Amino acid sequence: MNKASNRRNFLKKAGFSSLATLLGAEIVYALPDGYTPLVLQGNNDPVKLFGKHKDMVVLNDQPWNVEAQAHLLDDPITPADKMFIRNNGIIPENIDVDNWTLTIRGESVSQEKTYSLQDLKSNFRQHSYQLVLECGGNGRSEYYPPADGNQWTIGAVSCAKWTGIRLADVLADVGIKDNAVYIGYYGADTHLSRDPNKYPISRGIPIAKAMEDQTLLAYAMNDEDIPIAHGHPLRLIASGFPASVSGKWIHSLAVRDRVHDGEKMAPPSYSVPCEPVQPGTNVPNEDMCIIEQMPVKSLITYPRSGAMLSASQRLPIRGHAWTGTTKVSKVEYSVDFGASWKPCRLDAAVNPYAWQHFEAEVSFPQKGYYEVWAKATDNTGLSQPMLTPGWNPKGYLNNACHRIAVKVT
Ligand SMILES: Nc1nc2c(c(=O)[nH]1)N[C@H]1C(S)=C(S)[C@@H](COP(=O)(O)O)O[C@H]1N2
Ligand SMILES: [Mo]
Repeated sequence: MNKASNRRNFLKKAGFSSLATLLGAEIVYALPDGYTPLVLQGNNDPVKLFGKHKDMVVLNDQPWNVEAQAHLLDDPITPADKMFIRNNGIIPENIDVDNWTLTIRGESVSQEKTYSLQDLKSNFRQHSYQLVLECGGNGRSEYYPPADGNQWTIGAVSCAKWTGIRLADVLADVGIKDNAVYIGYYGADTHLSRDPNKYPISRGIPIAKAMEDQTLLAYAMNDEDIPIAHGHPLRLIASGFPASVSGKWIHSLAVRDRVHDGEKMAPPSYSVPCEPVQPGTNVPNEDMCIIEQMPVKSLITYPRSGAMLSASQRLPIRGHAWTGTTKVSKVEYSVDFGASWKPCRLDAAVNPYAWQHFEAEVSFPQKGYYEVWAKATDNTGLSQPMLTPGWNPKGYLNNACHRIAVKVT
């Protein structure tokens, strides 16, 4: 390997791949391991910046994209320090909570209306739900041919307790017209180009989703102010859809008489081929459909992959299962690569779109190397595939089974 590619590797490993591009690829000296470019010193640590757990994995720091590892997601309710961050732009600074407003406008409102945060909190009934947020690109790293974008493994998912008011209640107060079909959000984050006229992302949800009880304008997470990285002081939460519809730092909503046309709303963003395609196919945008409900999925959060135990021991496993459609009806595990499956105990969801906890006591037929696989099935009968399903150009919707390695000695 020559020095230049050594250098690129170093930058890549350190998570500064964008810096390599910035500085140009033709760098003929190599920095010793452990050095940090001055411009990034102290600014690239999610532990310090956002209070994240030290084992969280940085995929990109411009913009910030940070994922959890499976074992970090063991809590029934995800604490803030173990919650993945997915940003498309620059986190807003100097948020003025006292003067924060939400404006509801668009073709399909009877009249534009602006609320202060205090109006929202005091004039509408408060609700709390545990709600899964999963990035549409979670699992992208498994696709081949690879898809551009953050190479999420399994950790772009969370289930926190969100508190706020129902979007439906606010829309009823504003008054919306019969021709309303979609809600679009606008947040206070800055486009990476720093062009103030551009939004990094402005997505939304169909009216039916907006009207669901669990679709919130949230101002608290896990009984505290929402952390800055996750949308303080006001966030749309529409669980069950790709988390990209759950807009952070919301200052405006548009009630639209058509599918919202904000940034990253139209295909190929957050869209998959309407018809299944052969891996590697170049799919025209008009043949792509916007993702709505997320598929059934599960995660083994205990033990960590790589556990060792003796042949006399049984292995307790546990984790969570979730779906964007209805509910998870069963979770099973296999220690023989899917040849046979045994049931796990499965809790009911505390509310729609909360993840459901499962556990089992696994015994192994003899000494050796095993993989414990978990497979969830929703109540329409759909299960998780064992292989990465449905290749698509942007690498969305990988709900393949999760597995951990175990050695019985
Ligand atoms: N304003 C704004 N909202 C946003 C985003 C963003 O970049 N800006 N990213 C979206 C995407 S793609 C995801 S997956 C979730 C991530 O939420 P989290 O960072 O709180 O985990 O926020 C969504 N809401
Ligand atoms: Mo996302």
